[in-house]
Amino acid sequence: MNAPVIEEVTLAERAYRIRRNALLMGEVQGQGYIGQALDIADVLAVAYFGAMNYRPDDPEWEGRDRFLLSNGHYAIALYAALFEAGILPQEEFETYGSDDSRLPMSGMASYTPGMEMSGGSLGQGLTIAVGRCLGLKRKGSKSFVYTLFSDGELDEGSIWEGLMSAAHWKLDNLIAMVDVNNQQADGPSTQIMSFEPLVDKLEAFGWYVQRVNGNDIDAVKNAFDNARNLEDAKPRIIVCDTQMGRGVPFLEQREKNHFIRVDAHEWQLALQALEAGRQA
Ligand SMILES: Cc1ncc(C[n+]2csc(CCOP(=O)(O)OP(=O)(O)O)c2C)c(N)n1
Ligand SMILES: [Mg+2]
Repeated sequence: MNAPVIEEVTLAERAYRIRRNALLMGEVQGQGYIGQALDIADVLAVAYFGAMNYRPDDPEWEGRDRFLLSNGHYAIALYAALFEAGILPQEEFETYGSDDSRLPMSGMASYTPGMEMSGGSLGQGLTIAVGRCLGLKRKGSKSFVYTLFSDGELDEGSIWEGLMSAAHWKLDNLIAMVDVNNQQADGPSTQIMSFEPLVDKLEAFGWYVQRVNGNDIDAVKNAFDNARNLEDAKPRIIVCDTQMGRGVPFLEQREKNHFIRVDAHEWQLALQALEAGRQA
């Protein structure tokens, strides 16, 4: 008897499909946080297809790794990954951002399977993750808590409280990611509030820190592997340098790309440009 053929899907292909899902949802509203979804797709591909344990048909399985999206406006990016992971059914693309949809523009835990926290008010995810990590440890759980936040959130004092307390409690079940796309609502992040040298600061706070090109999928995979396998009793953080609009050249070059409107005819062009850069 022949062995069953199991489809091997590369992480690069996962990232491509996550970007495509985000564009298809974006088209429903004609606008949104598209640049961010394109910049963080490689990181989400590795998180969901190269790192985390979860059961697509049982999103609340107690043994799952948790993914806390702190930057709630990145919900479109996370939905795109949840579709690819089979946690959300594909037919819901069309409902993105509409009344009564399970896919609001900002992440809402009570609406969406796989959305572990509600977002919108920035700077909250890391401290919520600290609480989740403490709770899981008390229960003797081996699950990890992953949390993604953005470089604009480094402006928030609560992030630095989270950084300090996670190290104090030696949370080796915490893997944070910060998306350094050097962009926030009012301009380039480093001009709004300087945070460099970021690696030195995070190390001084007691974290195991890696900094990678967040659009280099092999580098991201390697960083996640290191973060999971480290034996030190420290929280882990991956600083991900990313490019807004990644994968769609005319969106990569767009200025003021925090929240973009894309003209009706441009969605097809965006999908074609993405397809042209698809890797085997
Ligand atoms: C506590 C809080 N302050 C301000 C805002 C308004 N706000 C929404 S998105 C955003 C920019 C945050 O920076 P970042 O996530 O790095 O921006 P992006 O990379 O998505 O452009 C701001 C200030 C908010 N949602 N919550
Ligand atoms: Mg940013």
